[in-house]
Amino acid sequence: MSPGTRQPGELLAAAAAGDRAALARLLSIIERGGAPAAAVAKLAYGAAPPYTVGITGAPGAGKSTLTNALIREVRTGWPAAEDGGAGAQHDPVDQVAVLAVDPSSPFSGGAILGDRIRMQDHATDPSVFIRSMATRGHLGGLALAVPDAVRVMGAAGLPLVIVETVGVGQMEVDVASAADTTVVVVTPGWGDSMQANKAGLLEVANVFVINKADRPGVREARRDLEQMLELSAPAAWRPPVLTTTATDGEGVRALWQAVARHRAHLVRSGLLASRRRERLGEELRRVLTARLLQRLDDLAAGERFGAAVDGVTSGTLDPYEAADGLLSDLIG
Ligand SMILES: Nc1nc2c(ncn2[C@@H]2O[C@H](COP(=O)(O)OP(=O)(O)OP(=O)(O)O)[C@@H](O)[C@H]2O)c(=O)[nH]1
Ligand SMILES: [Mg+2]
Repeated sequence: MSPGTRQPGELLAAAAAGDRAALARLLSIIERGGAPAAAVAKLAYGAAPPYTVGITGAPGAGKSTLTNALIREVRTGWPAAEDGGAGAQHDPVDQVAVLAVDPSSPFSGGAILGDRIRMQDHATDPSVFIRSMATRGHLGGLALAVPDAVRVMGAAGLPLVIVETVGVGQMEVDVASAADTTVVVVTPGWGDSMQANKAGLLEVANVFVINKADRPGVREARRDLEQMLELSAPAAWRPPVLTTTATDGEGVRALWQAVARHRAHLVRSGLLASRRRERLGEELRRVLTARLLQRLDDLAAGERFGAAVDGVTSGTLDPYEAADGLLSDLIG
C-alpha cells in the first residue's frame, strides 16, 4: 500500500519499524495542521520523548554545516560527563534526526535544498533522518508543530533530535525553547547586527558557539558574550562560550561534550523533568489559545456578533459590555 492511503496508526507502526517514508508522511501531516495533525499528535503522546538539541542563530551563521559536523560526533555516543562521571555515560546514539525549521519560509517539501547539500555527508546513512519544516502560512503554527514533530520522531524510535531554527526573533526563540539543550550560534561581528535581541538569546542559550572562528573578530565576539553573561543573574548552569569552524570540524567535539555536560546537569538537577513539564504547560496554553481564537472567529461571523455591533453602533451598548456578553455566550 502506498504511504498516502495508510491511516496514522499504521504509518506510526511502520515508522517505528524503520520505514522513513512513513515517518516523512506523518511529519507532512503534522506540518499541514488541522484535525489530521491532531490525530497524529495524539498517537505520539506517551512515547518516551527524544532528547532535543536546538541549534539557532542568524541566517547563514553556519547552523547546517555545524549540524552536519555534529552528527559525526553524535554517532560516537554521549560522552561521559566531565564532572566525575555523573549523568550521561557513553550512551550509544544509534540514530539521529535533524529537523530544519524555517519560520520565514512557506516552502518545505521534505528538505530545503541547501540543507540537503550541507548535510550530504549523511545523505546515504540510514541512521540519520533529515527533514525540513516550514510555516505554511500559519503564524505561530510552528510553535505547535515542532513539538508535535519531535514527539512523532520519538515515537518512531529516534532517541535524539536536532532542531535547526533560522533567525533570532521571538518566534525562533519560542521554537528554540522547545529543546532540552539550546545552542545559540553567532559569528564574529554578530554583536552589531543582533543588538536588539540579545536578551532573548541569553534567555534561551544553554551553550554559545562562535562559529566561523577562522574569520577575524572572534575575540571581540567572545568578549561581547562574556560581558552579557556577567550581567545576567548567577545560575547553576552558566552557558559556556565555545568557538568552532564548522567547515573543517574544528571545535565540534567540544561542542558535543558541552551538550552532554548540559544534559547531565539537567538530569542530575531534576531540571530535565521540570522544564519538560513547563514546556508542556506552554504548549497547552498555545493549544487553548488556538482553540479559543477559532471559536472567536466563528462567533464573529455569527448573528449575535452582528447584533452586538448594532447595539454598539446605536449606543445602547458600550464595547466592553458587548464583549463581556459575547464572552459569556462563548464560554458559559
Ligand atoms: N569561513 C567559514 N564559513 C563557514 C563556516 N561554517 C559555515 N560556513 C559557510 O557559511 C555558509 C552558510 O552555512 P550554513 O551551514 O548553510 O548556515 P545556516 O546557518 O544553516 O544557514 P541558514 O539555514 O540559511 O540560516 C556556507 O557557505 C558555509 O560553507 C565556518 O566555520 N567558516
Ligand atoms: Mg541551515
